[in-house]
Amino acid sequence: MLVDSVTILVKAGDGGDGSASLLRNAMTSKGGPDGGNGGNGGNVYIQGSHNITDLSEFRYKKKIIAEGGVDGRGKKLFGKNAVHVTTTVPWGTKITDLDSGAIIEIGDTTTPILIAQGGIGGLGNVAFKSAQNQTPRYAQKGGKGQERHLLLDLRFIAQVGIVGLPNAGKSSLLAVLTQATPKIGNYPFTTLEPTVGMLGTYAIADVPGIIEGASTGRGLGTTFLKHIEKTKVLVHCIDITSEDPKKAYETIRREFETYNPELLKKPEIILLTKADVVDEKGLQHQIKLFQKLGKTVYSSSIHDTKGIEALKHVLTTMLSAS
Ligand SMILES: Nc1nc2c(ncn2[C@@H]2O[C@H](COP(=O)(O)OP(=O)(O)OP(=O)(O)O)[C@@H](O)[C@H]2O)c(=O)[nH]1
Ligand SMILES: [Mg+2]
Repeated sequence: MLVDSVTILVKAGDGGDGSASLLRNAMTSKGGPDGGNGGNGGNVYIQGSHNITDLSEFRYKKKIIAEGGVDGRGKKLFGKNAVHVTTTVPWGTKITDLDSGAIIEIGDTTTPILIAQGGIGGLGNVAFKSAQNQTPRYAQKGGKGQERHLLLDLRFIAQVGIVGLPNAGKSSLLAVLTQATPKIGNYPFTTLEPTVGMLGTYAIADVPGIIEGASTGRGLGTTFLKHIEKTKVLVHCIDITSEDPKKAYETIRREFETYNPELLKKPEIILLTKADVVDEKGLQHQIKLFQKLGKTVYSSSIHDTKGIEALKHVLTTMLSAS
């Protein structure tokens, strides 16, 4: 299941308490202070990644908690600082602090962003020793780690959306463009959830088949149209062996128009799939029909490696320009 919005709790570690120990051994009955400082609590960082494509892991991981610093002890022993925790989220995730309303956009994949600061370790009584007070009997408590309630929103499930009628060859295309291994079947609605694969740094989503009436809830309904809204470029797959490829194209475009006309403005690649099944004459005939609509149209076969490489090039060029 694709998860595109979750709330989580983030809690940095508390600082360890300082120690108020006084030295006691066989040599001294009235020893001076020897309490060490507490360690610092762990920070929580969030970092963007291109390798995660949705927020599903946060369905179970609702809390991200860093450990506290260790308390200081006698014999001037300092408590250990806790290790920091870094959580990765998909690139483009929008984080909203539910208490303050502050917004953080994860638009970078190399710099961890500090989300919750760990508490500072408390000072032990050694630190309070002075000329006036040789034997301080107090120590500081560790500071509290910051706690935040956050809403994570996936901004882009992908830069590219592969759309089309059921059985058009969308998942097969994703499998040859990327390393993804979606389920492929010679029947409609093989794909029930979007699958995302990576072409270089670009995420490509194979969206379940859209049918006439999808915009008003037929088939798998509007759930996936929502995801298409977030993509930059569409690859519209049309099965060249279908009875009327132009009609197939127009059916999907009508659903876009009903759902959100903005979808019609997205840069698109019209792709006649399964080109290996028809002869050259049949292919050219269909290409001309689309060209009459004033559209640029490409054809593909999953068995034509060269053609797929050329398509990758067209896609990456479009993406770098958009
Ligand atoms: N000959 C040939 N067959 C193809 C090609 N691309 C896909 N197919 C076949 O078409 C059928 C449907 O492919 P899928 O990739 O599952 O189609 P889909 O659009 O993802 O289908 P849904 O998920 O049901 O919407 C499968 O039997 C594929 O093997 C192609 O380029 N050439
Ligand atoms: Mg599919």
